[in-house]
This record gives sequence, C-alpha cells and structure tokens, in this order.
Amino acid sequence: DVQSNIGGLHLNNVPVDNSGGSGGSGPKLHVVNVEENMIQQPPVAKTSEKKPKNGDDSGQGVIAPPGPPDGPGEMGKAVKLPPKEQMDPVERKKFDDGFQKNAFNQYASDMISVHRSLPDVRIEKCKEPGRYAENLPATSVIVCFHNEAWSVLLRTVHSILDRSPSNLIKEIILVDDFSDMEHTKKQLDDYMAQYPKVKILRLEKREGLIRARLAGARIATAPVLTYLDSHCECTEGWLEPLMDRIAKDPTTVVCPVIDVISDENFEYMGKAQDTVNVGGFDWNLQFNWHAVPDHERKRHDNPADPVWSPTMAGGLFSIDKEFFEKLGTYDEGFDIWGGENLELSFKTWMCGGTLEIVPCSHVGHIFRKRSPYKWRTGVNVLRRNSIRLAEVWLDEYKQYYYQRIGSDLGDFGDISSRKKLRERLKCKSFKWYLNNIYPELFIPGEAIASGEVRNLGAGGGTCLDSPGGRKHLHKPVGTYPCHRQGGNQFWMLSKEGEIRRDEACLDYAGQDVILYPCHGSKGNQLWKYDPETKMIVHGSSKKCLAIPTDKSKIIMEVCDGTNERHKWNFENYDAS
Ligand code: LR7
Ligand code: MN
Repeated sequence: DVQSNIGGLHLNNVPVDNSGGSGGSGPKLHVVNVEENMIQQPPVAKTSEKKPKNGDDSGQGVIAPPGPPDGPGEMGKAVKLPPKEQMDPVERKKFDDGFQKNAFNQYASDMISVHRSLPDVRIEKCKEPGRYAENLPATSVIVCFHNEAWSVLLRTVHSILDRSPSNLIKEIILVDDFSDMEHTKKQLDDYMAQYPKVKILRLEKREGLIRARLAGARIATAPVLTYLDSHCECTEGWLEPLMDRIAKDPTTVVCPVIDVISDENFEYMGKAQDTVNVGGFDWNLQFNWHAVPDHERKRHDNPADPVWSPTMAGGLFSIDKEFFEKLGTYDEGFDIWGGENLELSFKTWMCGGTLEIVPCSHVGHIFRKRSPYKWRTGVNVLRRNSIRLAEVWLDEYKQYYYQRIGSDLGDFGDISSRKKLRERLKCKSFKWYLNNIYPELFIPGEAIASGEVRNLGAGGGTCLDSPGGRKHLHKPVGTYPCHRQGGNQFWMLSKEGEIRRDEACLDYAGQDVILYPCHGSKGNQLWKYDPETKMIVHGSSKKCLAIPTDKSKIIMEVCDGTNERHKWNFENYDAS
C-alpha cells in the first residue's frame, strides 16, 4: 500500500471506525491506525534479580489494604487466565470488550488489586544512605487521561500515593480530557473524594494530551511538575532520585526508567539491571530507544548515576515548573498526541538544560499495540505536530524530514510565537545539538546518494523497496514499481558503503538480503557501488545485488556486467 506508507507513516486516511464522535463541537474524531508511530516498548531484560518485598503504604488519606499476598498480579506477576476458548461466554465477552475498548487486557487488570505489590527493581547502589538530599522539593503529579479504564487509572493513582514519601506529593492532578466513559464522571469524583490530595480537572472539549498537560500545569502549586501517563505503576523509591536531580540543578529534566507492564497479562516486566536505554529519534521524527553510547558510558563509573539522553519518550518525567515555563512549556498548537516529546527534548538541550534518565527511578507503563481512542478526522495530527516541530527547531535539517513526508506541508498553523520564543531564549542551533548531544545519529546529507535505487533490468521501472520500522528488521528486502515518493523506496548510500534506511542497513549473510540494525563494522553490510558498471557488489561475498525475474524479493547473483538486472542507478549520486 504505497499511498499510506509514505515515510513509514500510516496516518493518512486510514479510518478504522467512524462511528460516534465523542460529543461537543469542533473537529470530528475518529480512530486511526497509528501502530507504526506508537512508542515502542524498550527492550526487556532477560535476567532477573527479584527480591520479594512488601508494598509500602506511605500515602495519605484512607488507605485500602493491599491485595492478599498471593492474589492475582501481586509482586507484579502475570495474571493467569484460562485459554479464551475455555472461557464462559459471558466472561469471554467481557474480556473481548475490555480489550477492544482499551487495547490492553482490562479483564486481567480488573482482577488485580489497585494496591498491588511490585518487585523492588532497583540495584543496590540506589539504596545507599545519603545518596539523595534531605530537603527535596515537593511535586504536583499531573496525570492526563482520555477514557482510561477504571482499575488502571486507580492503580496509577494508588501507586503514587502508596509508594512516594507523602511530603513530596503536594497533589495529584487528574486532567480528564473530555472522557465519555461513565466511570470517569461521578464515580471517579466520589472515589477520589477520600483522597484530599487528588484533584480532578475536567476539560470542556477534547484537547489532546498536550493541551491537557498544560491545563494541569496551570493549576499546579508545587515547584516541580511530574507527568505520568494514566496507565502507570510507580515502584518503591521512584520519586526521590528524580527530585534529587532537580534539587541539585533546576535545569535538569529527568525521566525514570520506563518498565514494561504487559498489555496481555499485566506482568511487571522490569528488572534490576546495570544498564538503561536512552532515547533518540529518526528522520521520520519518530522516537526510538538506544543502548547508552560509548561517549556517555565513559562519563560514569557508577551504574546508579543518571545518564544523558538525547530525547525522552514523553509521558513520564519531572521538570522544575519555572524552568518549564522559561522553556515556553509545550507548543499549544500541538493536537491530540505526538511530537511534544521531541519538542521538549530538543529545547531542553538547545536552551541550556540537561535531559537525563535516572536508573534508580522505575515506573511501569502499559505499552499498547494500537491507539484505542479517536483522533481527528481529515488531518494527520502527528504529521502536523511534527512539521511545527521541524519548522521551529530543526533549522536546515528539517529538509531530511520533508524528504520523508513529501514537500507539500499543508496548513500547519501559525508558528511565529514559537520562533520568537527560540530567539528570545537564545537557544543553540540544531547542528550544535546533533554534534554534541546526538553525534551517533546518521545525517542523510552525509550520504553519497539518497533517494530511490532503481534497477535497469526488466524495463527499468523496478526499485528497491521495504517498509521501515522495527517490525521489518530481519525481513527480506523487496522490489516494487518505482513511485518517486520516497517512503519505502528512500535509501541512503553512506560514505562507509552501507545502504541505509535510518538505523537499518541492507545486510547479506548468504541467505536473503535483509534489513538489520546498522553495526558500522562493514562485513555483511558493506556494498561497493561502481557508477561506471552500475553494479552493487557485496563486500564479503563479492556477489551482485539483482532483481529476480519474478520481481519479488531482492536476490544475490554472481556478478555479470552484461546483465541489466545487475545494474542500478542511485538517485542523487555524488561521490565527490
Ligand atoms: O487526546 C488524548 N488525550 C489524553 O489525555 C490522547 C491521550 N491522552 C492521554 C492518555 O490517556 C495517556 O494517559 O495521554 C496519555 C498518553 O497517551 P497514550 O498512552 O495513548 O500514548 P503513548 O503511551 O504511546 O504515548 C507516548 O507518546 C506520546 C506522544 O505524544 C506522549 O508523549 C505520551 O506521554 C508517551 N508515553 C510515554 O512516554 C510512556 C512511555 C512510552 C515509552 C517508552
Ligand atoms: Mn501511554
């Protein structure tokens, strides 16, 4: 599907469900397929260092008892359900409805105590006495939600109250982004009335998570803001290490380690380990995870020390309120979801702050495989947000994003006040950011060719073609009629001889030609293009990249300079 695959984005015209707007006036909302853009879960560690420990109720107000020690989901264990086929039809319907509405297993969540216990996933060094300052600032925790499941929302709130020092929690602000599920109304008010620290702010129309967060910030009274998604679980000791960093330097923006809570069985999959992942992005302006790069690893000898990260995932972080305001908070023109995480990341670094992942702070998050709620009809919200981001912060590098999405930018609204903000703050350039904060990112402009890779055989209309994204790693690369729209046919030939799509490289190990994470050590990822013979010769096997006669996946053949199927043209080839 070429049209809806441009640049790996699947947002164009892919309504899944057009039924029932969510009320109110303004643009209609619908459900779109955003799978490719959903923030992926970080890689899950395999080794375990679990040390059982009981949950600690150090919150305030009425504390309901934790679940029985062997109850479902306690200690973060997976909920075991009978196979679907063996479920009673009534239960099975509940199960299916819950999954349909939330894109996670609500049925399993409803079985688990909203105070369930979790393993302590901190490494020992995190618990050394004196590690954190005595007088830490208090925080307003802001949780925005649009139609969150009851048990999941309550568990988020209780995990904050139950596992934070009560003096550090000034308040919890629940921002209801115009939910229409019944339990989010009076039932929620009544329940939260027992907890004086919990405030509920209702928005009068659907604003999207970015403006919802800003509404929460406006009424927050603590010096530090902490944002969490509405399907999180905080673990023991999550807050102190975050507040400690901000107490030491209010221009430090901090993120906890985000552990995976299974969308299928609610297992808390976090483990104590000595390494963390840091955030990056690609030229589709999609967030991604990386191992800590060498230059950063060298700055530390203690695995408990905070690690600099080029970007944040977006949902879980703490920031000094004044510093957030100084940075101009978020772009209010960002709608529904997406892009705000990169905006805040870029300007934190470019305008004098530091962005860190704090290994001693762990918060679980339910990662979903699709977005369960309605988006706007008729606009590609994420694309529009990302264009605003690129226009304001990316300088000349914005062209690399536009190469991916096509140069017709459409109406992205007025950005003049955001540009003024950047000038007023005298922020550094995006080039500075790339060179100093994210030097490992591949810059398309440094490629010696970029664009389509066209074969001269079979009429000359066949191009190298593969979808991008993690899902397609390790899969054979195909061919498709050339369409000149970039996207799945956008490749870069690096100086080092790699054929790249962002962080994925064409790789041949004797079987299929596949996409594999670029490793930079040549080997199976080394290709030599000769503009004279037009052949692409594989470094180690010395075979030639070719299209097969049946035009499906790419093949490797013994090079033959007379065979047109072995000849290729790289777009924008310039080896000078
Ligand atoms: O219109 C909306 N209004 C809302 O209030 C849409 C969403 N929301 C709420 C929603 O109920 C949820 O609490 O906003 C929150 C985030 O939405 P999700 O959970 O559907 O999205 P996500 O987890 O994929 O979102 C990630 O990327 C977003 C980009 O805009 C935000 O930055 C989210 O906060 C971010 N989540 C995380 O960073 C959690 C960890 C992901 C990782 C790793
Ligand atoms: Mn989320």
